[in-house]
Amino acid sequence: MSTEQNNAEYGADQIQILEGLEAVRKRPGMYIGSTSSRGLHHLVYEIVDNAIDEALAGACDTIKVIIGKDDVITVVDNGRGIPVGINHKSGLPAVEVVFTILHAGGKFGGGGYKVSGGLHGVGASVVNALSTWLEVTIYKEGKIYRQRYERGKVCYPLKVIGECEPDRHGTTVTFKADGEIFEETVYDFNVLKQRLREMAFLTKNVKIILRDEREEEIREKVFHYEGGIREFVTYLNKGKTPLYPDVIYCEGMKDGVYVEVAMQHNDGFNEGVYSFVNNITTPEGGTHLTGFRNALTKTFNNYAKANKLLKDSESLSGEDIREGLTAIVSVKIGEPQFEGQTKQKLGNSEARGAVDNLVSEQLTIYLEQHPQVAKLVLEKSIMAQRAREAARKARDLTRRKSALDGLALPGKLADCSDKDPKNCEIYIVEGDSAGGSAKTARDRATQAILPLRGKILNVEKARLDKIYGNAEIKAMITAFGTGIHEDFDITKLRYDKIIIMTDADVDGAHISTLLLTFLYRFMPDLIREGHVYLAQPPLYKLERNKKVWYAYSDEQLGEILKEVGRDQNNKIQRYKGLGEMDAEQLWETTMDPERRVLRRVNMDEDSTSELDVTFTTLMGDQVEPRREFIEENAKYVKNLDI
Ligand code: TSJ
Repeated sequence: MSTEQNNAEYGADQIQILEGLEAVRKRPGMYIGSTSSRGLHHLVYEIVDNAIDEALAGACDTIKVIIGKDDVITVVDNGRGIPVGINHKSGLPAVEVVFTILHAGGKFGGGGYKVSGGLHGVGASVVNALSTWLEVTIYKEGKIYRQRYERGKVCYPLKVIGECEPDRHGTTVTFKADGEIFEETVYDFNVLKQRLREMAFLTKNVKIILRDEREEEIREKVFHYEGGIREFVTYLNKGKTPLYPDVIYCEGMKDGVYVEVAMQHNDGFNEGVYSFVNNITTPEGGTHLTGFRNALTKTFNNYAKANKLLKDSESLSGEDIREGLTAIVSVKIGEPQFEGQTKQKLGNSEARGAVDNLVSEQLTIYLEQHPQVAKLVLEKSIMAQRAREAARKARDLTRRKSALDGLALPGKLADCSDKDPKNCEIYIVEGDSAGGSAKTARDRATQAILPLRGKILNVEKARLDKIYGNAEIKAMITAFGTGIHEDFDITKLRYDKIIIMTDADVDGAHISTLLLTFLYRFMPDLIREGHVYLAQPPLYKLERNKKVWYAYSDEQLGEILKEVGRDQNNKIQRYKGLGEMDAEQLWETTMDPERRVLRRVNMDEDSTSELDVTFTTLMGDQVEPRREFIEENAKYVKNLDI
């Protein structure tokens, strides 16, 4: 082949590469899900996933993630270093292929380069395309290699920039997310912390270090779990009371699927089963989760019948057996197929059988050897079954009642007159007196008020029958119109915004958290789809020469004072509760859509397990973890978003 021809081919490849990465920049959402904060954080996970693959290959044990000044991310591993040899097909060094060719996969140079299965299985080239600049440094065989890219384009061919000790090896990637692409380029330490902790649990023996160097005061977290998902379960049950001391563990390989399951019941009522494929969360479950559930239901029922704890004619439902269950189901598959609208559901049918067989086999043996554990779980399940039966009756009753009385809205609800949900909002207000002011203050056409009296039930500590029997909860369910449980239908939601309005003090924060816990556990779609808000009443009122200002934070009060001057003409009032405001003030400061401040509640869907820990820690019965959580987070909590 002549040199000329070679160049011509190289040119054609280059054009293809640029077109590929241009496509990523044109439609970033197709490759990373979104260009919101969530997509931004995905860039980091995507790069870290590659280092995790190296750890899974047994070639790396430490991964460091640094958030640098100006939100530049650096990921360092001590693996073999991305191969630098020329890939025959493209004539480029393998590392350049990794960063510039979309969906790079297959075999390159000496070793194979496997594309890591991020949320959309996209790999490092997508991160490169969406970064203003990215640099990769490879330590390998005594040399240090480097290449730099800007918005995906190669700045210079891979070069040797120096020498290193012959036994040093590893890969370092540094990048700056592109502000032209992302709505937001500031990373949230806590969001990264949670997902990286999860990754460390899922990859035993890898040490992941997260370091934030943006502020004077450097923060660092180290995650290293020798027990892997067993420790994950212990962590999730922290702050709860385990029903038995063991974490039950099943592991093995079947039909090309590597299966790992860890589980332990606690004495609570929530199910916390989290599933993963190749270390990626599958919030919508899929075949692996179905396999696990089948195995669990079947094995416990078989055991119960064989040991005369249930009659042959009786059986326990899966839901009853999973009451209070915390479990991790983790599978590793060569070619995962993701299904569903958000591609978060595992489709591979071999995973169902693999998990089902493996768990059935190993759990059967475990229960035979630990009859005490079996008995405790079965007793709890039978109680759950009774409670569920009672709850169903209560629900059927309300269902029948609402069929008779039309909508049967709660008596305390002051509804709005507009019947188009798009225009409507409902304020959930603590206490009758604040509820009274809110009713006077509101815009009757579009704003409904539901006052709640007394302490809201803590749904973390109650069984279904009690929850459905609770008057305040019943009032919310009927007012929202969506139904609940298997009846839940978000299209029936009667208000576009559900606004929680409580006092700006500790009690108010507690009530907000109780309400959010209820919504998160029973109607998570309302939060997911952005319908839930927290109202923000002002903390201060400043009066000066008949003019009035409101401040929603101490900083804001400072700013106002700076503007108007600090002297004895100022009259400053510190609001302790909504009750101190008259209706007009409440309208002006907290309810008028033109002037109010609302905070939308959102949740980090990339680590839902962590969200459960937060709620348990805040609402569970053990004091010590709660105190730790508050101390650890007090400094950093800017708002109460969950
Ligand atoms: F995604 C990425 F490219 F940006 C990236 C890759 C980022 C980071 C932080 C690390 C890595 C990475 C890749 N670390 N280690 C590796 N290893 C390989 O690519 C590798 C090395 C040697 C061999 C071999 O067969 O000799 C094979 C592979 C896949």
